[in-house]
Amino acid sequence: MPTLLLSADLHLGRRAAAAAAGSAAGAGAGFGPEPDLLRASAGWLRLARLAADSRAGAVLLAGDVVDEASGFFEAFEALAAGLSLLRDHDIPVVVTAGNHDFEVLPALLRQLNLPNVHFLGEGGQWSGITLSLSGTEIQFVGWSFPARHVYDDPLLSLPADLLRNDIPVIGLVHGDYAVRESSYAPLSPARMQQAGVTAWVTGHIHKPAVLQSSGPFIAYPGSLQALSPKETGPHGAMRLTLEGGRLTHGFIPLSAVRYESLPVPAGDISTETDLRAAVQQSVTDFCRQNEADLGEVSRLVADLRFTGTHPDPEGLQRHIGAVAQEEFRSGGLLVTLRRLVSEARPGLPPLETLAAETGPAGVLAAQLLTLREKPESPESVAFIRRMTEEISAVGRLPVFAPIAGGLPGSTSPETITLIEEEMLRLLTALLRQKEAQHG
Ligand SMILES: [Mn+2]
Repeated sequence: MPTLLLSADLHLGRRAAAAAAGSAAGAGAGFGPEPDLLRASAGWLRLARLAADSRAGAVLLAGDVVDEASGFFEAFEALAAGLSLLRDHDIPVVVTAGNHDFEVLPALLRQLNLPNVHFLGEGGQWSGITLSLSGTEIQFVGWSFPARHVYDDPLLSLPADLLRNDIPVIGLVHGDYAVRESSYAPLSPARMQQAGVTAWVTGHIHKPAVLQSSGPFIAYPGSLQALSPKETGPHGAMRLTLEGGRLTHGFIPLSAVRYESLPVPAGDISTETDLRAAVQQSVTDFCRQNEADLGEVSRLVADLRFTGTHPDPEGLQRHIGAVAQEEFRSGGLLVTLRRLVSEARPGLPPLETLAAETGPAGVLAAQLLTLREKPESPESVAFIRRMTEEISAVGRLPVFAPIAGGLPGSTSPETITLIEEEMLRLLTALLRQKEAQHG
């Protein structure tokens, strides 16, 4: 029962981006003493070592293995090291090219000229090879990008007589799954389902996804190493095991860097130290919740969103400015705070304070306080009845007739919540007006 390791979108030659675009820290100074870890090539070497150590049946790479022709030298060095390690362990590698490496990948592989490496589909012509992996025969078929742009579904040119029907067939193709019109090889799910292939390994989309787990298996392994702040979540390779007629699959986190957007409750932050403590807590919570898929991650590049309400949004903004771009270590990770954004809304002063004031805001606050603390009191009951009557009257207007049936019942908890929310909204508006009048 051979286990195959699936990967795509390695983009050898690229390096994971860290801090905010254009910032001095992002230029490299902020990266500390471990820059090589963040290179795409480091991820590839981790995959090759894993394949060797775990005695994988084969390694499959579905395109965009190399970032661009400018990555030639770095890719050559990394591919030479990784592929020859796999050769030394008798592990075959099946490769196709994507829109980024349609030109450079075949040239590199020709130059490396390794017997365990099988490049399929050169020039947009489907080709196949049958390999015997620990006693199991598997046919691999593949298609490679012939140019930067391809507008037709590559499966339209898949020759029916290429595929064997007596052994499992695994297809490699780089393209845009379920996108009807694309300049990057649109892939029709129906054609992939009906092709007679046991499993499809695709590339192009950097977010790992199992599109269907059987009939056939179709997956984007995703970029091996997360490469930009847009690539949140776990990144790595996939594992596909063939046992008799059954397929099982799994995900192996191999990326050294993890990008995330984390929420931080803003409510209790009144000093810079509070803010750092809240950030630390949010990072710790994230690590605890994601322990299982952190894998090789040693860098966390975090965007932080300060959420909820805050009594002094401007003060909060000042504290955020002071902490932006800081780096710290937490639980074995080096954490970079990339972008900090306040989404906090201005909070209300305590209702008790407001209720003591005269004027409409005071009356409203007192009423809301009574409603919350004594919902059963005759005063509250009368108030709820009056509000429901008003709402029902509105509901009876012809214009609301189509949705009138959806209005909550008179004293249901939903009605009370609705009334409370409306009162809070009104109170906030009243206080803003008052502020504006006072200049
Ligand atoms: Mn691509």
